[in-house]
Amino acid sequence: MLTHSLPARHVYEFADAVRQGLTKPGQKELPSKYLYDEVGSALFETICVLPEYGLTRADARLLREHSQEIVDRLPSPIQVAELGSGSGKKTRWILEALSRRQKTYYYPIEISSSALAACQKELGQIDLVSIVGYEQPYLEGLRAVAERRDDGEHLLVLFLGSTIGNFDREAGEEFLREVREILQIGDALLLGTDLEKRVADQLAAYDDPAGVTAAFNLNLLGRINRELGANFDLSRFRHEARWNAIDRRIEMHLRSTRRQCVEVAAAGSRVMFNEGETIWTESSHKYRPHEVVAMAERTGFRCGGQWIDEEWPFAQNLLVSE
Ligand code: AVI
Repeated sequence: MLTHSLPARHVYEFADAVRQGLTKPGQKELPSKYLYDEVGSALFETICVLPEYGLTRADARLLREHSQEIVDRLPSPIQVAELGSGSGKKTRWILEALSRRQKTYYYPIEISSSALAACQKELGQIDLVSIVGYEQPYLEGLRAVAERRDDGEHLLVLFLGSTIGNFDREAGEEFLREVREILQIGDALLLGTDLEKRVADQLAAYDDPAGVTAAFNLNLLGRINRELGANFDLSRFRHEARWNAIDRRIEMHLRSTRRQCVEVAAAGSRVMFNEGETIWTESSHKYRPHEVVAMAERTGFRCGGQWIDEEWPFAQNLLVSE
């Protein structure tokens, strides 16, 4: 696979984010994108197969059952870009359906080179599909992909797995607007969104009894120890998942079980924690079907189809650029 990469990301960006997040007055927080180092990504892959976390299976089921119908609604010729491809497993159905009618380029856009490599391994053997990976942030990568297309060639952008739910609602909408600006009329965005469901089911999905999600959350502190020379004692923090009914999102927190002081060498910070104080590490917004349609219309798309899983409320939304 050909890969277009950017220079390695700098430690100081991470240190800066940690310093800002942990010294913020009021609620301490850390950006959820830092959950995904090698250990965090492996733990996330495990979360995806947990019985309590139905999201990934619903996403995959919808693609397996409806890829042909989705592809039949798209213009030709069309190439495929994916934002945050992960291992690429779910994308197989779309690529196979498309390759039945045309030669297809697939551009996975990922900041993780190991995920790009896994994606190549998973999808590299599909007939008539060529893979060109972009090791870049989503929008930069998408701009680069859009620039290389030929006249008259359309683009299908995949943003699966309800990753949009990890943005604040407003930021998610702004992100769709930015994607739309890069696209041309008739191009499409296939957007996966986890839907609201019973609160007990939502909570169990983010606080599984085997403790995988707890390990995923706590690993963020482990990563700060490893990469920024901090001295977090992970046994003094506890994973917590909360349902925020006003903002309709699951929030992950790490609760300090005692009063303690932590040093983060590379950030030049000493951080005090009160007993019971939390660090907010992730939000996972849940949607209503009509809300996604309205969001599409506000950001320059129309909804060209919506498929909802019957077992685990989750929607694939085909947004068409207008
Ligand atoms: C990647 N993202 C959509 C997952 C989610 O459900 O918000 C990340 C995750 N966090 C805890 N479990 C899974």
